[in-house]
Amino acid sequence: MPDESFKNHGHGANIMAAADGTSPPVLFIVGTAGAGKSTLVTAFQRWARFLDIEALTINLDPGAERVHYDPEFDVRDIVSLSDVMDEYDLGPNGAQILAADLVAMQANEIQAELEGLSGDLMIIDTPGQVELFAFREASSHFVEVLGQDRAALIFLFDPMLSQSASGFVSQMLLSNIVHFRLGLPTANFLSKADLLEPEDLERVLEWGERLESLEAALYEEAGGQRTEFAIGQLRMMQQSQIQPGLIPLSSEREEGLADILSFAQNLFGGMADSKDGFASDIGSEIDGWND
Ligand SMILES: Nc1nc2c(ncn2[C@@H]2O[C@H](COP(=O)(O)OP(=O)(O)O)[C@@H](O)[C@H]2O)c(=O)[nH]1
Ligand SMILES: [Mg+2]
Repeated sequence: MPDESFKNHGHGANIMAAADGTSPPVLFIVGTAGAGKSTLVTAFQRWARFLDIEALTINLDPGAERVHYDPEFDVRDIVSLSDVMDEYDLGPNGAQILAADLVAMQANEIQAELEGLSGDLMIIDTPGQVELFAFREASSHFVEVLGQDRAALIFLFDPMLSQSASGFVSQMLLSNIVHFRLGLPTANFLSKADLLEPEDLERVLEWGERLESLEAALYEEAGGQRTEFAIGQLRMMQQSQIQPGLIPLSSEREEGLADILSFAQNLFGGMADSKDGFASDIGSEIDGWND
């Protein structure tokens, strides 16, 4: 359950609603297959409802089997993976790729359908595999049309992959590639943090904060040329300040959801509410992480 102190402030609904009536800011949830994207969308929408914040959701994954949130738009209504397989005589992988393109080609129609929806924030679930979203030619157009200059990325790190230094660095690089490719502000979250033992969680978070500790772990694990390469890349990221650290998240325990909200508020406004205590509530939830 969400922290009781979040409830009943009565001003939640106005947090990010644009004064000029434009559509709400958009967060695209991205990450490798199984990273927890769809579960996060479900958890965020449910959590936001308790706070009186209206989080609109969209499913862009034509291959989703089930959707547990309540989407304003579901791409499966316009593109069905099994129809694409039949019609174009494709296997599941080819069909996923074609379906992603077919969806992106309809970006303008989708945007027209969403026009006029009011809400505080729009959360977009993306296809299982990150490359289907980030690396198809049509996707930049898609992001432009749906995001309309008020969009950001939430990149989910897989907790199991993050346990090794090389797996961690690989995801850091992937996050930066997606950030570079789509050109949107990006926040990195460590998904399913509840699955990690406290000491493992602490170690992974430390890697996100202190490059030196990650370097040491990398040398220990891989050594040699591979490590030199990775460290070169990481230093470069640090210099250009694209490595924003890693925030723990658990959809299961509803932890870290407030950090997603404050990331959006910092980018798109709404922090004016802090004077009446909303932001300090969020702060206390963040502080409470290590309890
Ligand atoms: N323990 C735990 N499991 C989670 C969490 N989030 C997602 N999962 C599980 O991870 C699996 C993949 O999640 P899903 O949301 O479908 O991943 P997606 O492919 O990125 O959309 C599912 O079995 C989820 O139940 C979490 O916060 N904690
Ligand atoms: Mg999914």
